[in-house]
Amino acid sequence: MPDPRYDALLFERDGAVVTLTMNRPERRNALNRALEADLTDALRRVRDDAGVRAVVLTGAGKGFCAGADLMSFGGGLTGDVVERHLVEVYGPIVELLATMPKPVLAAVNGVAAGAGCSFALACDLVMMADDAALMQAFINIGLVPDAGSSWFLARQVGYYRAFEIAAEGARIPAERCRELGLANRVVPAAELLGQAQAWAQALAARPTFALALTKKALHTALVSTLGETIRAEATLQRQCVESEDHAEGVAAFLEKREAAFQGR
Ligand code: LHQ
Repeated sequence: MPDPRYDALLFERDGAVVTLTMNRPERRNALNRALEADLTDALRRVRDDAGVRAVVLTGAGKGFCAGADLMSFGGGLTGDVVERHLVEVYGPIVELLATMPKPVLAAVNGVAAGAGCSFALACDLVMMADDAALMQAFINIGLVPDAGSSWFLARQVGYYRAFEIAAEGARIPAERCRELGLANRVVPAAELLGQAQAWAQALAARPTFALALTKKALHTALVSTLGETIRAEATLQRQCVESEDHAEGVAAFLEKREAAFQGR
């Protein structure tokens, strides 16, 4: 059922899993003010709700997200406006996705282009429909990768391949994305949402607190030395070892039963 709070986003909850569907299908879910605001609000909501333990991000209709809405710019686009928008609007969305204290799974239907591609890459897991594609569309209109795309792309595939992808701006088909390490799984298009939600449900039953700290550990590792990472892991483990889910995991192991993690 549509959430009355949102004009351009569907917010659907099933137990501990929330599915956020960008909902401007006639524009391939291109980002206008309404979608940006809805997405920011919804991501803050799911971040702050401990009952939500996994999130699926997808798009309505034939595309995931076509990036910035090129029609809503009109004539009024200046460098100042764009720079501020990237820092104040797209940046927070990307950081909300990347730092969300629970797994976020992108279910990429159709094309994820420009900032839409950045949003997919900011998620923890990427599942793609077999007819979907990622596209660094920026260069096709004379722009550089933004909304974190340079960061994610260079780390994920290395400089040479990142440059090729960014310079060519072509659609990268799902199977090639999987080969490049830009997607975890490729599934038949008709099964995409069901499989993504099933995966999210399975993740939602895992120890959410430790998953949140696993994200922190891996993000730290990407920008740190081995020594710094070992120290960061120790600090995070100190928190995990005192968590309810750690106690439950150990008890379940010793009692030879399935653990019932509560996410705390
Ligand atoms: C669109 C869009 C779109 C509006 C399809 N806007 N209507 C940049 C600058 C400044 C500030 C901040 O940040 C950025 C960051 C960026 O994201 S730059 C990159 C912007 N995005 C693009 O350049 C992608 C442009 N779109 C495409 O290349 C294609 O439309 C894709 C590959 C996404 C989809 O192709 P198809 O599936 O073949 O669909 P289509 O092209 O036929 O589009 C369907 C409709 O959606 C069409 O409208 P129409 O009225 O003709 O049916 C398009 O005009 C509209 N649409 N993308 N970004």
